Amino acid sequence: MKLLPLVLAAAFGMLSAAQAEDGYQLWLRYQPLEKPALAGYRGVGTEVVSASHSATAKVTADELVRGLSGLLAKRIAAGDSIRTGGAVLFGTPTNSPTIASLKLPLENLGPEGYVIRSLTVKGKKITVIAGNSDIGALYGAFRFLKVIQTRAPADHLDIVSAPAVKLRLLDHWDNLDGTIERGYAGASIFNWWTLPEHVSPRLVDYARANASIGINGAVVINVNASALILTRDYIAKVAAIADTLRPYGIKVYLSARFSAPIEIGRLPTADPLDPAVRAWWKNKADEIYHAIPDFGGFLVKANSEGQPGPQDYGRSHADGANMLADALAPHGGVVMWRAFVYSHEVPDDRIKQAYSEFKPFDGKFRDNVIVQVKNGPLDFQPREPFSALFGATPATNTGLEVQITKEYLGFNTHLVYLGPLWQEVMQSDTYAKGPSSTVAKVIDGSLFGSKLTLMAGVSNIGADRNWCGSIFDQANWYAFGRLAWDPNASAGDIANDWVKLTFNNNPALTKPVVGLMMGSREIAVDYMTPLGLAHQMGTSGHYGPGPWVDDAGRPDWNPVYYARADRSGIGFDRTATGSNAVAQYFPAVADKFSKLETTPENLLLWFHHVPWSYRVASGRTLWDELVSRYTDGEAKVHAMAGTWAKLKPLIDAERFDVTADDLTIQERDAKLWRDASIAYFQSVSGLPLPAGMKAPAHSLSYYKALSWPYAPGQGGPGRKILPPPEDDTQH
Ligand code: BDP
Repeated sequence: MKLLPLVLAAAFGMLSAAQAEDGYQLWLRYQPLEKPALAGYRGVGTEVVSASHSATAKVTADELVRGLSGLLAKRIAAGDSIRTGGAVLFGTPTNSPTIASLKLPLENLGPEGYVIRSLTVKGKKITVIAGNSDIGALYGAFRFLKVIQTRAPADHLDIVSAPAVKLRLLDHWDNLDGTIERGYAGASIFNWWTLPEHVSPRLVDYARANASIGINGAVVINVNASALILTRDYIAKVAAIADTLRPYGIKVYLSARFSAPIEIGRLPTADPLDPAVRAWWKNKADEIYHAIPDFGGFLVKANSEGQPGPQDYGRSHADGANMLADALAPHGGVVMWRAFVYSHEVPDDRIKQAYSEFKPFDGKFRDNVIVQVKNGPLDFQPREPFSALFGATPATNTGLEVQITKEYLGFNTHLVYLGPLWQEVMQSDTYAKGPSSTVAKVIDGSLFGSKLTLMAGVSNIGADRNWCGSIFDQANWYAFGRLAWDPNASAGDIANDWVKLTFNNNPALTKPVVGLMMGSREIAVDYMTPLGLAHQMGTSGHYGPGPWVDDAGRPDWNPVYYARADRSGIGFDRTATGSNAVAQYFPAVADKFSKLETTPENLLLWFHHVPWSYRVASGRTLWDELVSRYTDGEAKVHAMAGTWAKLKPLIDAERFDVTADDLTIQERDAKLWRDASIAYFQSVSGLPLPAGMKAPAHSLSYYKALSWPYAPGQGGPGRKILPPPEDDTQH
């Protein structure tokens, strides 16, 4: 990242016109501190010292020099011994005798943890950043910079931190042609065409950003994978990426197409029990490790949505995963086998499938296999209950997959901070071993003692200048890393840090912006899918409303399948009288979700088919409540835009304006969601709108005729294009 001119801001947040704020720098802006704050950091000194000469130590020194010279607006020198009073010393007990002599509490921190201490050594004031490896020290360096970026005191530091989850990965759904499935921030940052000769310098900034939040791996291609990535030429390209990311502690992983032995290996089968197939994968793994000695492993989407898999040969998920695991094991690689499966035979309830297919295989997977489970049983909806697989497979490494890119949450133009969604999942109690068996404890391995733990996030990164398609979507990348490091972290604290790092430290700004962020997810739920509704988006693109859609390729792709609205009521009966999906949860949870009265209102229609006349907590009928939720959602987006407008004097023009425009789009869409949903559900319920509620602006047929054929992220052309609807504005 290029250093910006060191111009001191005259006041909080007042940036000089010379400082372009296009979002490229993310949360690593290192703007000079305000004069009064500077005084607090005199003790930090002017030297960055390390005795290590590894590539990681070099980038750590570079980052500290870049960060400190930016923040403190003075010259910072890098060297290998402490010359003056006031230095930042980083390293490990192995490469630094000074650090070894300090006997810091590093024993239980593993290879990636760190200690930061303010100390006086031989009369000199130093800040020590120590890890058991250079990577630990790199993480500590970013944390130390954050202390200053957020204006926290730095004189008496005593910070100890280590990640709770071992693999903290971004899953890129990037295709070899440069498009990104469900990507809303432009083309892929991986330019396969010019690799390996040219590696975009942007990948260094990508690595810095990831390392700053503890992300330690990247799956660089889509789960709907092309087998080509496993050919010699592409492996060389992947190796060039791996070389670039390595100093930052980031390993590269690949999605592996199960039928690759047929497609590129010219074998007649991909049967996982066939010796030739097994040998092919073993050789392939050897070839990859030859080029990339620290290759992470494979991510696999098998027998799901038309992808090939072991079931094509009458074999099980365990047979498939274990074959790949055996090929990778000699090199220390892992297999992340996705539980997002649903077969061609449409079952009675699609959300039951992952559990039904994986629970029977508990204990049958190799030690280097992790079953990667989406947070909810359906598909990254604005709200779902946690997946019943969490806690159900104590003898299987179970990882969590969340979606950072907002496929079902308004893409990059709706301001929706996902921290609260993920925190809600993490803090959900599975009751697997009695109360307090949270999903977080499954993910960090503490509940069942699993050693191999994983949190993966489907990336929202693209080649847009601001990386994520909007400034606020950067917060979701940031929050993902922070929660993967500490699944019990608070979404509010993370938002607060992000706002300070991204904008500035002025409480007149941070408070309202954090407020906006923290409320935003619930607001999106209200205007899209309130009260436990799910999958009401138009087919394919998943952008606008489509609650009426009933003609998609298979029943369980249709919104009507999920809402089950009729004259008598709405919602999916998943109790014993319906699909009985509740039975997949542990009894305490199943009991709660089985009864209307104990089901949390925000999941009501997920679990129950409820009469329109049912009285909810507010005292309203369900119908009136549904209409008010949609209406509230729309009104609150309007209020968000109002809050943002008032912040104009506190934010640079560039980032203020683009966000204001996005909020205008979100207001338009929230109105559309509200009106279209009410128009449709009213046509089903036949009930009048509650007193005082505005009627939808258009007729139902108008909304039904809307389509978004060119909505981004659909990976390729060929969508059905409908003519635009006639304008039939009713008021
Ligand atoms: C769905 C997406 C689809 C993905 C699939 C998956 O619509 O593009 O391929 O998930 O996770 O959410 O495999």
